[in-house]
Amino acid sequence: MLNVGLMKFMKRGENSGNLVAIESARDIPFEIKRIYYITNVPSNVIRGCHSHTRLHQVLLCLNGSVTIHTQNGNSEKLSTVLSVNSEGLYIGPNIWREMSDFASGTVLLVLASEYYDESDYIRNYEEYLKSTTDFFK
Ligand code: T46
Repeated sequence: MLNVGLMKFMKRGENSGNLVAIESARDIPFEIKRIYYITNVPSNVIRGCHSHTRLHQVLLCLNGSVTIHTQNGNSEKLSTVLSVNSEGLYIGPNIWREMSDFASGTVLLVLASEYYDESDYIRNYEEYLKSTTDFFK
C-alpha cells in the first residue's frame, strides 16, 4: 500500500481573510520536530529524488502550486498537485518522492517528525528499490 495521503485542514474566515491552524499530533499523525520551507524553485527543476527510512512528513503548498510524485518501489505510484493551502500531503517512510512543476512564487512548507538527519535519506534509486524489496516483502 502507498503510505501517502491527502489531508484537509479547516480553513477559518472568509471576507476578512483565511486562517489555517495545524496542531502537532492532533491534526497530523506525529509530533512536529522540524519545519522547513522551499521557495524560489525554477520551473524546470526537480527536487527530492530520495526516500526516508524513518521520517514522516506533511507537505503544504502555502502559495503557488507544485506536483509531488510518490511511489513505493512496488509499482504503486501517485502524482498529487498541491495548490490549495488548506491541504497537505502526508508521506510516510520508505516512499520515493520527487517534486516538480513549481509555479512561480511557490512556497512549499514541510512539517517533519524528526530532526534533520542525512543518514535517514536514501538518495540512490537502485539502493531504494533494493531496500523496498526487503521492506515490503
Ligand atoms: C523531503 C523533501 C520534500 C538541512 O540542512 N536541513 C533540513 O532540514 C533539510 C530538509 C535539508 N537540509 C540541507 C540538505 C541539503 O544540503 O539542505 C540541502 C537541500 O536539501 P535536499 O536536497 O534534501 O532538498 P529537497 O528539496 O530535495 O528535499 C527536501 C527534504 O530534504 C526531504 O526530506 O522529503 O524536501
